[in-house]
Amino acid sequence: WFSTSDSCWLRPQHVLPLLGHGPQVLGDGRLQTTIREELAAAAAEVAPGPGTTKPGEHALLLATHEDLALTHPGMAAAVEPALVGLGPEGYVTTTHAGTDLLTAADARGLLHGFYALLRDGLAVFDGSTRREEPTCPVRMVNQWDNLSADAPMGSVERGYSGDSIFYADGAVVQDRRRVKDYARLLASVGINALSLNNVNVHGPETRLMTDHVQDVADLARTFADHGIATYLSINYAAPIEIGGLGTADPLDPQVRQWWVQASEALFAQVPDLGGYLVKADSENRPGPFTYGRTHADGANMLAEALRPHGGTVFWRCFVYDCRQDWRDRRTDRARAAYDHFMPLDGEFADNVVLQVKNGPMDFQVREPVSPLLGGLERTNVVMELQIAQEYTGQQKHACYLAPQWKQVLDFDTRSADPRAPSGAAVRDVVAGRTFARPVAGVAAVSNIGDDVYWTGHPWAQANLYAYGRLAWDPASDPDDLLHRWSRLTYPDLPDVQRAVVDILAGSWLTYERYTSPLGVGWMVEPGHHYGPSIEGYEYSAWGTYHFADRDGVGVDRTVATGTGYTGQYREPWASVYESVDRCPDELLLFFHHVPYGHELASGRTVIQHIYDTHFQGVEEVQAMVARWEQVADQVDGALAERVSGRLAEQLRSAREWRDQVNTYFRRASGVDDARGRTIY
Ligand code: GCW
Repeated sequence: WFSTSDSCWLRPQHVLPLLGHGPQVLGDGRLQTTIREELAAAAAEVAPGPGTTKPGEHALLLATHEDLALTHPGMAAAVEPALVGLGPEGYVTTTHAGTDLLTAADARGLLHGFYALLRDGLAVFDGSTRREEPTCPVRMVNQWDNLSADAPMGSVERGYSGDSIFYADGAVVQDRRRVKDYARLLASVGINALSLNNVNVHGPETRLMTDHVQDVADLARTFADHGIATYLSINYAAPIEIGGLGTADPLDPQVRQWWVQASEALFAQVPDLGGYLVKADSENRPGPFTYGRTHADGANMLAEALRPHGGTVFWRCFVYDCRQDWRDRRTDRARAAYDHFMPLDGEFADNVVLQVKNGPMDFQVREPVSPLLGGLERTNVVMELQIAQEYTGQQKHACYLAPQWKQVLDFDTRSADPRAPSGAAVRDVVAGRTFARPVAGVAAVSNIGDDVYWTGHPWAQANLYAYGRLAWDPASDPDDLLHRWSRLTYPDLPDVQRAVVDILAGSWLTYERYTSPLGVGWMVEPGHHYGPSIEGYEYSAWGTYHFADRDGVGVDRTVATGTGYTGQYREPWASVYESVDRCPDELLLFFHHVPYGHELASGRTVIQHIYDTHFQGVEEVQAMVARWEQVADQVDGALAERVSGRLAEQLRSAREWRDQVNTYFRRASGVDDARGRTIY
């Protein structure tokens, strides 16, 4: 069923109800073939045996509307009205004359519907007709995989799950079984796009588009067989590095011609390619700034090269000065993306999509929402999340991130602005609704590797699952998704299902409690970013994040006296964040520098909040460990050992965080814990 790994939430027994109904798949397209293969593989695994369909039970038919019309014209005519206006990824379920029918205008919809039946069972066939389609047009994962383990950041940049499943020793892995299983996992939650290599494109990866093009074509075919378009991260300086030109100036005709020809050659050999993903002028990577050009110049050059092939450019907005002088208090990393991109709104070609991280910084446990989301009106936008837990425990710690993502998706970027009649919550923006954008959606840094459980911590699988489902429907409830994931992952083990839900539901907030308080972020070991280092990034070229001293803590980002970042928000947020009294507690230190005795809305002082949450966070991890011990013996030994080992490390690390943070602030502030607990 799965070649060399855990099958996560996609257990073969979930196919049993379908098999029991003698499913018939019409049509011979590649996606229909995939559905048939899934059914056959499951049948081989779980052996439903003959005659499981009881007399009188409905047959199950899966067919695009076109195929249905050929063989079952009556049924096709009856279901036709339900398909009107449904997008290419949507599907319809209905029952007609004793046949349960899954149909769609396009085979992509059929595949999504098939996996929905696996996830949710056949209860959907209750006599009614239902339409379902994704909210976000783009639902992408980004691999940060490098061609070799010798790359500057190893085999997978910020990877916490072993090595790449795609590349080893400078070449594309030839055994493609694992890649196919990954495509199945992604398709089963509704992902429809994937970028194949790290956004930091170094020498060897620059040549993916030339030296490894046949392998890229094979990988792209595997993903396309699962309804997923493949993108390449490209090196902005490729015309110099592999093209032999003296410049990568986006307005230079030779450079433009180079991209036109390179793209033509690439698409000729990789017909399943979706386009490019680009990190430019970011963290020492090349970009148009070198030539005094804008990001619109750079992105539009690539867009022009991709246009004849129907390709799209995803251009990242993670652009900031990583060589700062901390004495210059006007430079604020939080401002950078907006300062760079907002003036260019409306200048990007329609096959360019700006990819904006959820927050203005970098995937911290707590950040405000990026003001570019809802700020950009005349530009296609996708929001970038990080499923990989770079700053949230690196898949050693259990940290279910869907509640964080949900909070971002629900953030109303401006209340009741008449120019945004369709709603301006981030979930509306990423649906393309707010400003009627043709392309919109979400992208996220994947958290998988060649680990047998895919994600290091087996429970980090929940983040991949929940990402896919939230991308499909950002109105989903993270708790509901967690229940569903747990039930699918641990079928027949109800105690385990409940325990895992209990442990994970609040784990993001627990992580926040024992790490960085009140939106301040970044108190991590520089470089690898695991474990506490309160001053690790203070006064560094990458930015300064809390300015703690004996009098107070936090960054003044107000317009009145600080960096002016609050002014990038629309009302009411600009005023809310500007005001030390109205700013939400959880973001207070992101926006304001306050004395330790400052009283929060919660009624506690900042310093007492720091102490209380750090003690509480560790107690919560202790409770997680105890809850797991109640059920650990119900799962197989290897899984129990893996989870228990990770929980032990989480507890050790949480204590270290608590003690480092409490001690640092006790010494800086000179204020004792009101409850007299041990602070070293
Ligand atoms: O968070 C930072 C990471 C880098 C990463 C960068 C980015 C791929 O520490 O490893 O580079 O973000 O998003 O480009």
